[in-house]
Amino acid sequence: MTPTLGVGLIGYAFMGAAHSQAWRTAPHFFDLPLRPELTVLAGRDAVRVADAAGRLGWTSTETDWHRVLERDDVGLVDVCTPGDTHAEIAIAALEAGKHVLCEKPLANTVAEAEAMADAAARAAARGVRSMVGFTYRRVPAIGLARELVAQGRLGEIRHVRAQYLQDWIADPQAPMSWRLQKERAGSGALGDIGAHIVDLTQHVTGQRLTGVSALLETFVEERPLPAAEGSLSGVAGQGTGTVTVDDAAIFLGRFDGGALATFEATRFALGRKNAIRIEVNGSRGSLAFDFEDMNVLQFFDGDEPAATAGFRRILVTEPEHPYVGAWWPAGHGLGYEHGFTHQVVDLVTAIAKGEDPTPSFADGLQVQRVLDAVERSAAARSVWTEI
Ligand code: SOE
Repeated sequence: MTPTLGVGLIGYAFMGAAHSQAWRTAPHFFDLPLRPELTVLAGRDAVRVADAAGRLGWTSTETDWHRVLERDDVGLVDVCTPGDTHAEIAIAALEAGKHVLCEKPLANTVAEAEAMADAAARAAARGVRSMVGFTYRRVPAIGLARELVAQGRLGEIRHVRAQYLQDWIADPQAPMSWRLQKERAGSGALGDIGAHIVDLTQHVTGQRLTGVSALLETFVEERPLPAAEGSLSGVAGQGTGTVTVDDAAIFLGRFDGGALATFEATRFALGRKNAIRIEVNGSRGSLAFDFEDMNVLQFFDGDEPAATAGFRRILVTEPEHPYVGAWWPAGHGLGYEHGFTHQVVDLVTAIAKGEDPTPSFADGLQVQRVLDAVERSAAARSVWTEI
């Protein structure tokens, strides 16, 4: 009999739903050493949390997250709440001896992220594990990109070009939501989606950013208050609220291996829905990825004869590619939700092996320091800012 791992999920909006499907699906496709159980879903509104639990497959509900931490049938707490609650819930869960998966960005400030990384280190000494949800690391094409860099197929990395482009608030009538409030989200496009490309570029290159020079902009400062919540922003209602975060972030960066980098994170790129675009140029080759074509990795091998060299469009849908063998026959492709499932697989496997999973809270703290440097640089009007 495979031992079980009771999961308590806090939050049931967009990310809560994505994590729910991952906890449900992972044991059906992967041979896991621990079988996750969807034990309890927590949210403040009793009626809505009960409705969500029914839809998403959770066995019971709580309206106070503290209760989840007290339950003996919960071994892992999954934090899918807005950023202002991450530190309090995650630290309390680790202290209660529960493994923790926490959505990104790890926290709203460096101080909170430091406290979380400290709590994670103390917990790890007691065998309690933690992971931050930079889910896109688990897209097979990103896994292949990292392997190619690690194998030296790109040589020395010279350039990293990264964009995360969305358009869900390009319309000035798109209503307010917690993602547009600094006290709840920490920052705007920068932390919500810029954090992903900071993590991804560091993950793919195996290098770390050492400094940045940045611009932040808020294009629409007043928005309608929401009449009803939607999966991202909701439906406009009466009255207005003030946007207190950036709408877009652009920054230059330098990696510790010498590469120069540019980053752009915006939710105002009309027509771009979830375009995570990463291009890396090295001394021996280049690669390019776009999440809007997420089963593809473009690879240019500079060792090939010039007459026939060119970007190759690799369909990352073969059993040889990371995670793919557990799914459909070769060539059939994966989607957004599979990254969350792979995240569960890696987390549960690390817990069963008694190892610390990655990305760790320490990795989340390092990304938080990059975000903080971007904000300091932008405030100082693009002065080079050390991380
Ligand atoms: C909204 O911009 C968002 O839901 C992010 O918060 C997620 O991290 C990303 O995966 C999709 O877009």
